[in-house]
Amino acid sequence: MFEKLKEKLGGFKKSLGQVLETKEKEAIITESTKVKTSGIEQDDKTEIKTGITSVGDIQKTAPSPKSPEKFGILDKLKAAVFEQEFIIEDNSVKDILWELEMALLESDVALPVAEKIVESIKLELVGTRRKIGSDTGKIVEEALKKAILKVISVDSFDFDEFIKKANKPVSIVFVGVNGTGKTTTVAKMAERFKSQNYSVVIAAGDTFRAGAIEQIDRHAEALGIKIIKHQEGSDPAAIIYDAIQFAKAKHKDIVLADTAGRMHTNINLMDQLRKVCRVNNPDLIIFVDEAIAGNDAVERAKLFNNAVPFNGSILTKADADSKGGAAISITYTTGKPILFLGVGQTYKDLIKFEPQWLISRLFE
Ligand SMILES: Nc1nc2c(ncn2[C@@H]2O[C@H](COP(=O)(O)OP(=O)(O)OP(=O)(O)O)[C@@H](O)[C@H]2O)c(=O)[nH]1
Ligand SMILES: [Mg+2]
Repeated sequence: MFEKLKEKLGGFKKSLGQVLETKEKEAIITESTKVKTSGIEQDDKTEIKTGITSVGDIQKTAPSPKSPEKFGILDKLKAAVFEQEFIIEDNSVKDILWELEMALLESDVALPVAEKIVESIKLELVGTRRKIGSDTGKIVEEALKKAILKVISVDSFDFDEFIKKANKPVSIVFVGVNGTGKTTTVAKMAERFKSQNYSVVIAAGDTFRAGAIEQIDRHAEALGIKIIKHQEGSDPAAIIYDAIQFAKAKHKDIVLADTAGRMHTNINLMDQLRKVCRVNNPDLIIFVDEAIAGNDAVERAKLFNNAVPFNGSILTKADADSKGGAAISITYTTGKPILFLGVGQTYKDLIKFEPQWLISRLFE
């Protein structure tokens, strides 16, 4: 899972680490040579006129905050010689950050997200002082982890806590484009809820695709779960309504509603989905897409979220996704958390998504 992305981040970590090490060595050599020869460059003459006439004075001068680009030789000299530190400058890391942005885009990370990651790393590193001899690989890894964590985290929403505290029955509608794994995910979620001792009802809300009712019926049977179904072509809003009424009457805890796959661009089908959600006002709407769709999944998520604002997403087929672009981008783009990842075709192949888990996975 996410091997290619992991490889690319590892490559970036190594290259930037090397750049920083080279700059560190240069800092010591260049600046100490300048002390010896007093060869202060033109740009820095103004600083000397302000009263600093000897190396001893440099130590006494209070450092004033400067923008990353404006480090004078005196700053660098002071850092390198007296404090055993070096300053990371914008031009030292520019090329390598550009390469990182390209690598992220190749991994299907959405453009604004790639830009955000690069920007965060730049803010984290450029203009900062680093102790000479410190572990550069670690510095880069920490900056990278922080930047990615920032884009994959959103206001905390604990799915299990929400379910525990919510009034029962809790109704959840699953939406998404064709073939992404909605029906399989409904079955996986049913199995997960069952193992947590919740009573579950499934609503066979895909009345559109031939064979869809039989498909979910088979899952319900295999899992021993009650299913509410009507015939093909009937109104999905009515089926989900019936399932909720049934759950209320029988004191069931959870209603899981499947819906037909639909293209985000199909106005009629998106209107139907709006109706399904308006009529039933579900407690949660979950957008299901496949991780392997990368940027396409992110674009579709935006349009689904506009039509039926959802609470979170589930990315399926993460087991087959080496790029990781959707997993990195979807939260930042929609503002909604990833709740679970589908990682295979059996009922147990569903894992709760935690941003920290992804970070450890990418840097293990
Ligand atoms: N490898 C892998 N395959 C998955 C995963 N989730 C679903 N699938 C497979 O993806 C295919 C489509 O799954 P469905 O659940 O039928 O997808 P759907 O979104 O309900 O499809 P429509 O109802 O036609 O829109 C099936 O062959 C599933 O076994 C997953 O996490 N990993
Ligand atoms: Mg389906």
